[in-house]
Amino acid sequence: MIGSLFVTGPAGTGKSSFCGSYKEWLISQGYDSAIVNLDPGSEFVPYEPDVDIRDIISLESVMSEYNLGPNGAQIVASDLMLENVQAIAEPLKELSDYYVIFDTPGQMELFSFRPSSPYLVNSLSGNKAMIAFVSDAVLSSIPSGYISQKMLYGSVMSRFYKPMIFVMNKIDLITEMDIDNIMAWERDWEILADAFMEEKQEMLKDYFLNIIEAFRNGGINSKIFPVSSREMSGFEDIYSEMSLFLTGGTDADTTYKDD
Ligand SMILES: Nc1nc2c(ncn2[C@@H]2O[C@H](COP(=O)(O)OP(=O)(O)OP(=O)(O)O)[C@@H](O)[C@H]2O)c(=O)[nH]1
Ligand SMILES: [Mg+2]
Repeated sequence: MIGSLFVTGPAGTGKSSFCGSYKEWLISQGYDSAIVNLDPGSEFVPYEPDVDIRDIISLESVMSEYNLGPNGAQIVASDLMLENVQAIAEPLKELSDYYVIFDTPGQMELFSFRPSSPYLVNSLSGNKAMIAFVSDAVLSSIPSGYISQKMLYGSVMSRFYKPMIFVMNKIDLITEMDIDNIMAWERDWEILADAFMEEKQEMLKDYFLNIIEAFRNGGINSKIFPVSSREMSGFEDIYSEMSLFLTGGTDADTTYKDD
């Protein structure tokens, strides 16, 4: 593969839709692209997977073999992915000129917080892997929602040590002004702190202001990529970021950029 993008984020933010639309966009631009579905629990995915973990690990079999309910089985299935890494990797050997997009489980903790996942990412893609954290634009359009997404982003960052991008999906559901506000919050922590004060979260004010300060001191900046998977917009910038990273540019490692 040329490079890969592992797509994670909270439930329902549009990870699978993003995977499907980004693949479609890449192909429309003349780039070969494939999707690997790494969500053994998905009943439906809005794309045709090129490699599907459901063909390798069956949640029903895990439930009966280990005598588990659906949640316990999802955890075991996530860890079993590492044991089955050869079966996932084998068909990818054919795809040397492809961009490979990995869709991950709906409940992000099954991928982002399992100890096996960083090994899985390294085994499948090594130093060609980037992580996309997909957030919901509607949630991110109020300061406290935005900060909570950033905290999750920071948690994922601390698990993988890979270049990461913050994808703000579903921008078709918010206004241009909302998008401008979010970009301003990311650019300037003072604006975010002011916006947060206006949100009248009096009880949590000190808590959030300290978090903002911690982000600033820790240099946890994230380049935001506003997209609409529904309207297929915003993908050029993601592709540019991937290219920059894969060709040795430093800007892809936006996570650790200073102010
Ligand atoms: N308006 C709008 N809706 C979207 C967009 N992307 C996804 N959706 C909708 O959001 C819902 C969830 O989409 P999925 O792609 O299944 O999200 P997911 O994060 O993969 O969900 P889980 O894997 O179940 O956590 C669906 O109803 C999608 O149609 C978008 O860009 N705009
Ligand atoms: Mg999904």
